[in-house]
Amino acid sequence: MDCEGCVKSVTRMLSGLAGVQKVDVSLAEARARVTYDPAKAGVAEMRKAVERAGYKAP
Ligand SMILES: [Cu+2]
Repeated sequence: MDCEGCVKSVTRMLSGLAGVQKVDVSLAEARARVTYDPAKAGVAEMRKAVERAGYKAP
């Protein structure tokens, strides 16, 4: 993840998931802070979504 375009695509992928309320992707930290409903969304799905967007999710 190295530019504003990446931030936008990761944000879009994560925002599209059910149960996700707020996504805040930090380019500097290469991290995404996600506010979500644990009953509807999980870390595993988010990781998959990030990978679908073409990025690594450690
Ligand atoms: Cu980029």
